[in-house]
Amino acid sequence: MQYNIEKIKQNLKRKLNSDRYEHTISVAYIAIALAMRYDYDIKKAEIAGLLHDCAKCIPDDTKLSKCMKYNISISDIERENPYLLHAKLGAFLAMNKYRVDDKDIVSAILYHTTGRPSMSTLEKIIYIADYIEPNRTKAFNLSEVRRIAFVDLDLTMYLILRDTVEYLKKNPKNIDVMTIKAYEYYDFLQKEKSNFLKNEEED
Ligand code: DGI
Ligand code: FE
Ligand code: FE
Repeated sequence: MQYNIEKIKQNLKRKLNSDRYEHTISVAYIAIALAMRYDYDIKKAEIAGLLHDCAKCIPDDTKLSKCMKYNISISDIERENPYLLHAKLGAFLAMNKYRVDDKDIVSAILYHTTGRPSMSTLEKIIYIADYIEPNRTKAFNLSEVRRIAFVDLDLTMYLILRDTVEYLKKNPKNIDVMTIKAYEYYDFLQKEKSNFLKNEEED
């Protein structure tokens, strides 16, 4: 599919506040850089990066009403924390408003906030680009995560999910089950890898 990048950017500029627009452009560029590193389609990475937060600046009550209107399911945690819905609503808008018919791009938008077990390459690229883009300053271990992002995607997922779950534990009832499942999956994967390496050494 051919995408009109300039038109998408113009639309996002109207729909997002200026900080969110800057963040969006940065995520798209970091996603392109990661796609280059991991031999992934750079156009798909760019489109997913541009659209990942397309629903972010919709007011929370409108997010809830739009989800109801479009039959998008709302969990109890999403009802309590409606900002989480920008991922589901963003994936819906990518398909129906921006006419993205590529399932990889849509699911990268859908899972960009919580992650999920066994993520695709594009899902990991967008999740990671969102966390490490240069305007981000608040997360712990950012310089380490930024370096590892260009070394090992699965290890980076583990590091980000570990720190995110740690941060969210301040308010455990607001943690989405998908975030926990994603963390448990990447934690397990890291342990499997280190056990494998240990056994190799002993052989
Ligand atoms: O939209 P962005 O700010 O660019 O980034 P994002 O969509 O990854 O959202 C980041 C925020 O989402 C961050 O503060 C952590 C939070 N988050 C991630 N998983 C969960 C979560 N918040 C809640 N309440 N529950 C989760 O499971
Ligand atoms: Fe987001
Ligand atoms: Fe974002």
